Amino acid sequence: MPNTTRPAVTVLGLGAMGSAIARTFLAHGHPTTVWNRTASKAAPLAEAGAEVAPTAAQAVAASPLVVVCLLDGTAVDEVLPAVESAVAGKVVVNLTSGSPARARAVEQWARAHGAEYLDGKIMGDPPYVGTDRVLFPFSGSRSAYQAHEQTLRLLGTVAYHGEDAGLAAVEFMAQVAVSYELLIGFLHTLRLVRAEGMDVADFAGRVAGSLPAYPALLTSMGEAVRDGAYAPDLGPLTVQAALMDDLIAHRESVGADTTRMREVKSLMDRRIADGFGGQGFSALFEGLGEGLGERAGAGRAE
Ligand code: FVH
Repeated sequence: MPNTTRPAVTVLGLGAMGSAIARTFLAHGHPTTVWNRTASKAAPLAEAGAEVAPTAAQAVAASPLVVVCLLDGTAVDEVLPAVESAVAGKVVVNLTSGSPARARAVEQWARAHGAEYLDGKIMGDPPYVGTDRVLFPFSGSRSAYQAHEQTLRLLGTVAYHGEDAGLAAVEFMAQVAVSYELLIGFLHTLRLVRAEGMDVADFAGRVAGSLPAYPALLTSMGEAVRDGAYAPDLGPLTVQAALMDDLIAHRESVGADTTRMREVKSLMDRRIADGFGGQGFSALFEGLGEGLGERAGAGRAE
């Protein structure tokens, strides 16, 4: 039975993720209206107590908070024109995956039609929606976030990244990129370990055991980059650089990839040549992406 003291919510899109989201709102007593392009997918939600709207525009009209969770930006572009007449005065929360540029474009669309906009990204799997195992970065209208934070918290662990609607997508893409960059390096290293006849699973276990050192290191590296003040983390570059030729030669001797190690060596050599050999690993940031544009306020805490 919906609890009428809780704000009504509409969910557009009942794929695996949209359905999990709608179920979570229902489970917490929010009157929930749903719409899906393929109407049959709404039947289980109707059984769980949702109102099923025959059109997307009618679904939007039913609630002050409208959550959009479709396959991709193309699907969003197809659905939004159909709800233009109904969105004025609503808060649209778009959880569909996509780029920062797309998020900013949808925000423009929402503003142009009198709605407030929050962009959100989903980091986790549908079965865990409603638990703290799913992370939801949000960005866009601060007042909309504050007004609906309590409802959005029901979905998982939430974080607000600022008024620029693109920042949730930036957070999502950067988090995914960190994983891929770390893990491909890890896999290359497993090649080396196996080539030397060591048990890769045992080695992986020992690496996992060293992870508790990383939170403090990553946090201090972020601060060093933000402040441009590079203490000798991992030791002075002059000392670290002395190891690089051996690391590269060892990799070459077993046929393991040396691309990233050569990049590290070249960055260290340049930084030392520029007179900063006493700084630490974080200082290599200064040699990366020279000429990259930066958005206003980049690097500063929200
Ligand atoms: N599922 C997951 O594990 C990941 C976790 C991380 C975040 N993603 C993103 O969440 C968005 C939705 O993903 P999903 O898992 O719900 O995806 P599907 O189950 O494939 O459902 C897709 C829904 O989108 C509707 N749809 C597709 N194209 C259109 C269109 N042109 N017009 C209207 N609706 C459209 C589709 O409708 P139908 O095919 O049932 O008619 C589904 O409702 C996504 O951005 C993930 O990257 C999930």
